[in-house]
Amino acid sequence: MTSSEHVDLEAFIKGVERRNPGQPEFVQAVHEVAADIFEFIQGKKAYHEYQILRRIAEPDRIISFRVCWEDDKNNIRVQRGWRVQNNNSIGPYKGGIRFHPSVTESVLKFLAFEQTFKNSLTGLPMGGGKGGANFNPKGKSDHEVMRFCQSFMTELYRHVGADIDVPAGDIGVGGREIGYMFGQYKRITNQFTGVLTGKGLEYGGSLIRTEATGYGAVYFLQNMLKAQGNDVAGKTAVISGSGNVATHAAEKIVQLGGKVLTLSDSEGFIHDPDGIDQEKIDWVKLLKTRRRGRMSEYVNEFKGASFTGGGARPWGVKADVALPCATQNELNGADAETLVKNGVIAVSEGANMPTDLAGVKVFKDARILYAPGKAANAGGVAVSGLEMSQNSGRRAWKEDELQGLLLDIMANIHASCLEYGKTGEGKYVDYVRGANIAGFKKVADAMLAYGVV
Ligand code: NDP
Ligand code: 2IT
Repeated sequence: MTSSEHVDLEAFIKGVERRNPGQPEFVQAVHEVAADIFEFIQGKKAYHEYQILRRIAEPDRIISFRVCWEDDKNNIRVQRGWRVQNNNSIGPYKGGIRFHPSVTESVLKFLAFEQTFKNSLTGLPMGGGKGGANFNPKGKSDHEVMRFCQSFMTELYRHVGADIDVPAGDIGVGGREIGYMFGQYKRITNQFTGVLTGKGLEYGGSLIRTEATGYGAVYFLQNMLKAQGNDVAGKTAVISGSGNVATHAAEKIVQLGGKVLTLSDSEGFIHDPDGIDQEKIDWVKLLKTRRRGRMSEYVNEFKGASFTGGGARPWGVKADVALPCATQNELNGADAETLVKNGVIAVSEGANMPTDLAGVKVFKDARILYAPGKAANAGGVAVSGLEMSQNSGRRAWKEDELQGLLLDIMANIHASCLEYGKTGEGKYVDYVRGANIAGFKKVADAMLAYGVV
């Protein structure tokens, strides 16, 4: 990069910081993308003149609203809900809903920004959005969760629609919550449409949507390893999280002949040197979805495993590959150094922005295979896109068709990353750059076609 490009980039980031005070996650996400895009658009005058990146980094709109609900003890509770509609240049806004006490406007803006690039990478016609609330589903009864979801949708319904904005699940939002929200949407509007994805199979959901994010992250890992003549079979894996993405990533690693050593939750991680096999994964799935339990309970059930508490993360456990599948900034520069020192050869991000900027630099400098979330975890939203197609066509595709499409989509995203991420340094591919540029280009070209709108 020349010094004048450097000045432009710095001025751009400073402007993003100035316009978005107190929003560190959003600034971080834009920062991570901007360096690659600035390099790519050098000499491409239209992208500058039409201020494309500046416009993608300014959401189309942000809707913020009050969500009141009544708990089981008849207390009136008040939460804040949002929907960030970032960009609909290539399709209706699309992206998950997160219920977690850590949700802020900054978090949802970063997620909606990332989603815009991710959805573009899938090759399907979907724009970028994200929503959520600072609601903590932990410890709430089913009826409390139901009342919250109904209240949330009572406001959200006027802003979404099958051709407008199609939410789905994310942290704290799974099949149960989607069911309650879809039921309320249908009740208010009297319409049965594909307004949400991740629905139950009985009412318009798609096969393999539940598995798609975790499976897709492992398919992406497999593509990276195969490009170097390597394979998942025989590899040890450290995985963080124990929710939808983590348990399905673990399942696919096991199916492909790898050995999973760790899983975690917000209280700490378990290390099982014997390997977390399918039976143990099934137990964790039930623990987290039905019993709403904690990972610390694992060691009472499976001897030989240990639990490390205090919110510890699993990155100190030596393994060949790592899959961060819990949340943003769960893997910092020091963690990345530990993984590299312990010989990790590949990292595939199931979560969104799990590695902080210092960690990304460590992985890039070490020249390991490093797939950012916007590429590696795109399988989930891709199958959401396929759910939208099935809903529009009023039909349900077979499991093997959907499995084939997911495999193809992940292979195509990998190929796009190779196309734009080649570095001229032997075999080294900068997957971050590849994903950023490939995701940007399609959205940018659509925006150019529309003029200044
Ligand atoms: P779940 O709610 O099913 O599981 C989340 C897991 O992460 C839980 O184990 C949870 O632990 C842990 N976790 C959440 N917040 C924190 C935190 N602040 N610190 C430590 N651990 C935490 O969510 P998903 O599996 O669906 O989502 C995981 C990640 O994957 C998120 O980054 C999400 O954005 C991303 N993602 C999800 C997709 C999907 O289809 N669901 C698609 C693409 C990306 P605990 O139980 O203690 O809260
Ligand atoms: O981050 C994500 O891609 C998701 N939470 C899934 C979004 C979706 O619309 O399926």
